[in-house]
Amino acid sequence: MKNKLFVIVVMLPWWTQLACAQQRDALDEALALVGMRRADLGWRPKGWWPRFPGDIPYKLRAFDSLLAEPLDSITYTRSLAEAAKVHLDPTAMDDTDERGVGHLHQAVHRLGVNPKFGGLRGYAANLTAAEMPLDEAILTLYRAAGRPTSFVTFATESPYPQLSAELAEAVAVIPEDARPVLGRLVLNIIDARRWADLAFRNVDPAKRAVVTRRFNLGQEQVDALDYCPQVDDLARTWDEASLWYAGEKCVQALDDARTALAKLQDVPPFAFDWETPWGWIRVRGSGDDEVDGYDALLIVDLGGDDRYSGPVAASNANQAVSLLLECAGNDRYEAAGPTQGAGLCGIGVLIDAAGEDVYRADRYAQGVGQFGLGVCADLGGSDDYFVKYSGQGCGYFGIGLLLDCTGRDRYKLYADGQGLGGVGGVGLLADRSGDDTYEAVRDAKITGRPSYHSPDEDITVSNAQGCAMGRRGDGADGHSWAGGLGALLDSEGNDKYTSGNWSMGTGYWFGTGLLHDGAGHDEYRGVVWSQGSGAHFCIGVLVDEAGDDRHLIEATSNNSLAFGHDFAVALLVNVGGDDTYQMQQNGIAYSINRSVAALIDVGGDDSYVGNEANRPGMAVFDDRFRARGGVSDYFADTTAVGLFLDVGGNDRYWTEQQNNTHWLDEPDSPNWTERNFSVGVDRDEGTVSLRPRPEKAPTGRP
Ligand SMILES: [Ca+2]
Ligand SMILES: [Ca+2]
Ligand SMILES: [Ca+2]
Ligand SMILES: [Ca+2]
Repeated sequence: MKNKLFVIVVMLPWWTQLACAQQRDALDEALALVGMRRADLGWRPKGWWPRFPGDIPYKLRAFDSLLAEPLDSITYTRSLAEAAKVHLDPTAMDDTDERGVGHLHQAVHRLGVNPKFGGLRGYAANLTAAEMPLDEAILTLYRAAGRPTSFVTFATESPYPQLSAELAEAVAVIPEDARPVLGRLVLNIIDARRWADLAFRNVDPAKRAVVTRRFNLGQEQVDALDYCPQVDDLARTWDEASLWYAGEKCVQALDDARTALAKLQDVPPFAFDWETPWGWIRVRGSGDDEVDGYDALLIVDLGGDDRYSGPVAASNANQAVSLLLECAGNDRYEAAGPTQGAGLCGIGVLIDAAGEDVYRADRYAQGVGQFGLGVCADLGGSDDYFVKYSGQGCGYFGIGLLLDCTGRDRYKLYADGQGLGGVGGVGLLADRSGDDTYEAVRDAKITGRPSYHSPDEDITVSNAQGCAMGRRGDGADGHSWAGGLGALLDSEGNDKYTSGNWSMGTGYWFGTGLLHDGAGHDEYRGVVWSQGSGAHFCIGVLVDEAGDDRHLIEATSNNSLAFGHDFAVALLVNVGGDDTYQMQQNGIAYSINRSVAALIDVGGDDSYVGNEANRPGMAVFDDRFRARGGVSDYFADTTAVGLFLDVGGNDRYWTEQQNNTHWLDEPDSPNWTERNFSVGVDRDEGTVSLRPRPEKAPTGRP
């Protein structure tokens, strides 16, 4: 080994390579038109600024640096997308590295745990258990729970219960080859459960019980409607490291069981049910089974088309760990919720390895975390998901992941999900392949969530599809909680995205909302606050890497397509293809109240269709930008830009703007002196680096 030479080949995207070969790239040149450099983008808020919102707890680690270097949010988006592409590759899901870490574990780590908490780095789940007969493993669980396995009184063993003998008889229905695999899984769950319990060792159980039954955080956050003090108390007393460690153990343990059980042949129909001190263990065979998830620690099904009801793979204050492994078949999951990968004050993990599956729930389902880890991982088949509220990748102080590897999938939601990073949480939906449909139901008469941004049209507050929402408490009770990371990552296929308001790479209140689409001809349909937008100290990014795409903002549309309001980073990047951008009112690189709003389209013949509201690339002036010594110093101290950049192609505009020209503010505009810049550039050729400061890279030459 030591004599080998290692050659490291760094693969850069084509536009980066081209950028290296030239001195100036199109973005540098566009910024230079108004005397800006990349380093002028973004903000590092000063603590002395009067009335700038400070003391915002629960910001995720990435937030401040992304706000300071907005272009890094594109790199961050791409790095998450790459992790999803690599670790949800359906051809690699059975592989593990030398430490036994599988791709599903890596996906959960890279997409969920790591953005939330940096103490773990995904090296290993450290599962040390060997295979053991299932009945012995369950007896070990009794001992771990502090319960006896034999019962002696008056120096005599009681004639009942005969735990050991009864268990030995009960497990006999399970195929012999499956039992040691399941025994190992139980031992690993014992290990994980210990860490999950440690996570809450300092938490008042009564407060944990309150938080685990609080199902309105999606509705409550945003404008701060119904303060739950137990949330603050829990956030200050739990031990996150222990919980995420437990969560990674659960994912790897369940995935190990999946690959081991996949080797079984000729599995008969059967049913095994045993109530342990930590809840039911239910194992089913190849029959078409009906299973209820009530108080279930572990459900394993080895085949057949099955139906699940109740809280499957759903944890709560009394059930720290709840896992479901579905090995094969076309299955139907239906429950009110929490269910189907719901981690509330604990860990809920569902793995469905194959089949065309249907998921139905009212709330808190299909990958949702609230002070916990909720994972719904569907590894095969075309699936149909529907949840009304809070699911399909939704996190409140927790991590909620919906991970789907293959098929033409349908995702439907009323509100709060499909990649919602709620208060202090990570919510992420990653779909690896296939032509998919994402719908956040627009009609507020159906969803019961009318948006005050569309008062006349019954448009829903969707909070979906790569959206981040904080709790803006400055107008209410002062408990201002930062939004988290909400992301929707779709690697391949021709996809359709539909929503009401607040969607598709949109942030709010110290949150980061990201949508990344890696390939295909895609259609994005939103209304207000959609597709690279944000309001009030946040980050919203949409990156589409390829294909002929349609970015359509419908109804009385506004505040979308790279629209930033009040220290928002609002970026829409579309690479390649002949694209259409359409909206009615303000948008298409539009900055108000000190924002960095940029729409960058590289390549292709594009159409920009709007009304007379604004030209593409515009920053609106406000008198507060020049008012110092008062409440708006933070406006006066900062720099903002509305930047439109289209490189290549023959492009059409709705205004007087022309292909291969550029446009800026009028010479007498007050914007110039207050560093509030409007930039519009259409150029026929060039390359674009989307890194913060490539021009400052050391050359390595003296
Ligand atoms: Ca079955
Ligand atoms: Ca299935
Ligand atoms: Ca699927
Ligand atoms: Ca696509």
